[in-house]
Amino acid sequence: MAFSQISYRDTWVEIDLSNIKYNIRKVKERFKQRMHVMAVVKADGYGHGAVKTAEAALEGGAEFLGVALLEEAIELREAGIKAPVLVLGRTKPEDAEIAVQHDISLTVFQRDWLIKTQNLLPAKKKLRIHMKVDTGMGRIGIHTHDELVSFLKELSQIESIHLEGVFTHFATADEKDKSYFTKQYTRFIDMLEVIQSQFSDIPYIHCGNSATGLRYPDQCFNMFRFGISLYGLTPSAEIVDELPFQLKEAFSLHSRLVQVKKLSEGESISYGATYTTEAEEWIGTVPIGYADGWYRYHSSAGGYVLIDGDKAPIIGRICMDQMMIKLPRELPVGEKVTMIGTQKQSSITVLDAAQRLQTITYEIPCMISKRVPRIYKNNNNNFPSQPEI
Ligand code: PMH
Repeated sequence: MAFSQISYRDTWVEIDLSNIKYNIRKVKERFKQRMHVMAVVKADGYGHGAVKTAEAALEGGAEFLGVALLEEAIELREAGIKAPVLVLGRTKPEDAEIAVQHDISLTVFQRDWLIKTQNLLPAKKKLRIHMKVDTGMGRIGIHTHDELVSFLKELSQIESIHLEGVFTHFATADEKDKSYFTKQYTRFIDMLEVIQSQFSDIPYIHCGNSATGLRYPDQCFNMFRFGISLYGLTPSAEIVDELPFQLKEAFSLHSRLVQVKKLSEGESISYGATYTTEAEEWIGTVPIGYADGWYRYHSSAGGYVLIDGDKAPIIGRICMDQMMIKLPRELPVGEKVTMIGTQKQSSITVLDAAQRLQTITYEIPCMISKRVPRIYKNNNNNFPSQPEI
């Protein structure tokens, strides 16, 4: 699952781990209460690389890690990470034993699951679970009062399962309008009351994602799940003006020119010959394409890149492995091209790229494929064996 360290190509993602640590430290300052931060590093750390991100997050003050799948949790363990890990999705009863072996906590919300799993667990060691309640996301979780009561009754009779946490997930914490959030929050409080009447000392109660932690720190109980903004990205465009501090983006995407040529007026570029020069133009070829997750729509949506601090439009159709840009002037082969990131005074943010594709920040780093190596920086010191940037 990890990104390959060996790369012969001139296209790379740069991850600034010191920004990840900064975002965690800053968000922790928001809470008056004792707050445990769960760094959400599922989907390979939202495309940033799960292990490196997790290590940075733990250094920055996170205490828990959240992933979607059991295999993602095992990857962290195999990398030597000892911190508590919660699998946020459903794990099959027959795989619960593997979770116990690796000391991984599981999300549980079905009474039948408890019944099946209790017979499959190894003797002596307990399985730690977080109960998930569905307060309005409509995805996974205990939904009705009756389900809740029967789940709790079953759970109270099982010795080998320890209730480590209770949680829910908000559907609209990143929207200006707080009404649906409040509805979910109130429902969570009601369900918690029932749960805590039977289990009085549950170590972790959590409901907040990044948007909740940033906007409503008093509504996060004693743990919150920090995902998108751990990476310095806004949960949505509409709350950018409400963020309590300037997040620092960890992700940037770069390449280098592999060919530079002067075309005369009336010459065309790329598949479909959709772009034709209107005068003499300097054209550069950049080795990134849609197989890297750099989608064709970046071109049709009027996308541009940065080169030598200037904007350069993407012209013609983006190919599988390459694309062409219109250069502001003659520039040398090897010149750095920035698709996402900063050059001199100019920046293209992940949010800019997301809005160009009419999507959310979350999708952008996730969609840049494994073919693009991730290069890690920490306080501007590169780790060994990395190309010069
Ligand atoms: N907790 C759960 C259960 C999640 O699914 C997510 C994100 C987070 C916490 C972190 O949220 P944040 O990144 O907004 O901070 N899950 C997803 C998802 O399923 N699709 O997009 C984000």
